[in-house]
Amino acid sequence: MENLDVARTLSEVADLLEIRGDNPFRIRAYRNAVRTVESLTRPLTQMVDEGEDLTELQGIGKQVDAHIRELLQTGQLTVLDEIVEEVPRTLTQLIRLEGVGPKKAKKLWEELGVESVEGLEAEIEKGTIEQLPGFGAKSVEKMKGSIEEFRQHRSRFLRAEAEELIRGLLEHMEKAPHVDRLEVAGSYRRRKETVGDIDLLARADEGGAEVVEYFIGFPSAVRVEAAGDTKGNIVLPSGLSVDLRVIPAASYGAAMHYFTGSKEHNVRVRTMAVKRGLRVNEWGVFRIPEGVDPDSVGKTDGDRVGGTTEAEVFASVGLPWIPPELREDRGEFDAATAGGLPELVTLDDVRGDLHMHSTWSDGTASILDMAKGCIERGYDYMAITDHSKAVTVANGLTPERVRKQWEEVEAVRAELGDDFTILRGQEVDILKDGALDQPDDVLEELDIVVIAVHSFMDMDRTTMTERVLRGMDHPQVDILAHPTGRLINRREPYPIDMEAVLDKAAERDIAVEINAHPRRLDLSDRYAARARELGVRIVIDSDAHAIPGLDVMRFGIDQGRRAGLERSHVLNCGTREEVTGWLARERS
Ligand code: DGT
Ligand code: CA
Ligand code: CA
Repeated sequence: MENLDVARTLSEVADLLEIRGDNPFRIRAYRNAVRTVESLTRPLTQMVDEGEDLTELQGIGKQVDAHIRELLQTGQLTVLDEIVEEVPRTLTQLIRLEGVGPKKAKKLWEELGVESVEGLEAEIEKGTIEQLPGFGAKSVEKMKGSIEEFRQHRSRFLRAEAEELIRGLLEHMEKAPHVDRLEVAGSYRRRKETVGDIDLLARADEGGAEVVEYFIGFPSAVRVEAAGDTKGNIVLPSGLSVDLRVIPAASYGAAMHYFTGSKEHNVRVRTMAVKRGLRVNEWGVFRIPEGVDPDSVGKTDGDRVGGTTEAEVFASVGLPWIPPELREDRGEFDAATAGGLPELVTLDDVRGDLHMHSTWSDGTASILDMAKGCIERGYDYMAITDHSKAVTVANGLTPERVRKQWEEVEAVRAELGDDFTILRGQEVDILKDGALDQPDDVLEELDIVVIAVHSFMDMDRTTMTERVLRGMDHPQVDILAHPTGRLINRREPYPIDMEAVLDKAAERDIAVEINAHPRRLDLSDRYAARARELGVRIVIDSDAHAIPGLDVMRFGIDQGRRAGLERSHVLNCGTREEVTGWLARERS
């Protein structure tokens, strides 16, 4: 079991206890443990093997320690089995729905016998929900909407999560017989924000069946769905499904291309090939003799003209190698034929991070520690951007506290010297009416002003758009953070006219953010591409609330690459001078 599997199981226990109406302290203990396990940098299996005392970790007591050990050893958890005797496990689906907390889930279950999303849907149909005290027609409408979202999302994993969930499997496969190369293809390689499953390719010229045998023998697999001479499929404890294909070296490039996708991209490549009398498939590129119907011959018939490398596949249709992030049939073919594939931004290009929190609001590290974290990551500058006072749950800063914070910034600057720049920033709330949550004198004195929506997200599209546009009209604004407010698989974007927002950003030279947090990745790849087309400056920020949080930057970079961004499009790939120069820009 990976750490994330352990965290998910403990979180399920907490959810079920909460639905049951258990002791809040007990519930909190599980939630704290989840947070700790999620933030560990080493695998629990290794820590336990090395005899470490887990109870020394914050939030892990004797009982949770025992649970973790049981999970790691057996893949089971007795306490969970016991709770499930009493509370249906499927009830945890309900609390993922908007407007249904543990209390409401309990009520639906006890009063109407609802145990799952399907059950809830049936009751909505019957019109019984509205009769329950505490559930109005409006909340039923909300539920309906979020049931649909639930359907769309439930089978997809954040790529960042998937990365963790397959770590142990990849280690296992490193030792597979006959295999001299191992790579993940599919949406994972295209760096999509979520993945439906994992497509693993192993290069081996012989012993395919043995490779598959070894693969399905992965100890943590909970199910084997397929096992053949060249193909296998297993399901991991998280429910993540993994396809394996064993490929001979001569076909490896063709298979990488085929299984990387996307389907839409592949279709275009195959069509281009047909026009040249070629056939491209997962086995290679083949010349079909004139007068022969390609559908009448076998997949590897005809003269092989390539397929060992991906570059050969692309070259066969007259294209340069196209980075996987761009393979969505969203303009990459036109760009490639015109010789204009972008030189995509990389993590090494990043020189600073302009959105992060400290203990002054809801972060867990001091300004000094965050600065040191940035320096360790090779950055030249950062902005500290704690919340403003409207975000009370995050201990947002009043004007008085902002000024106090500046004293600390001054002290940290003095301590760290001139090689590193700390900008005095703030993530200022865009209030319900579009006003900003700090007085003008504070906004004027800040080095950098990041604005964002954190409340009243259920406005209609027109009102929300007007609100954000009004916020952007304030003369001090530099960055619009997480512009759509979405949380992937949890909360849809609020309705907003992004075209109008991006136009405004272009007009006022405001940078729009790709928030790099794997749950946000907001802007999406499509909106970020649109921003690029409109000439809007883009900033890629971690929004870190702790030092390790700075490392999510790479997911933001991946998103930027999918949007076709080059270094020059990204504000925080600029030098300190460029950024401070831009911050001092003249605006009407
Ligand atoms: P996912 O798993 O939903 O996140 O998305 P993908 O892109 O990884 O899709 P998946 O796992 O179904 O298939 C992996 C790749 O294999 C896909 O991107 C393209 C290729 N592929 C699979 N099935 C087909 C097909 O029927 N036609 C074509 N042209 N390509 C296919
Ligand atoms: Ca896939
Ligand atoms: Ca697949």
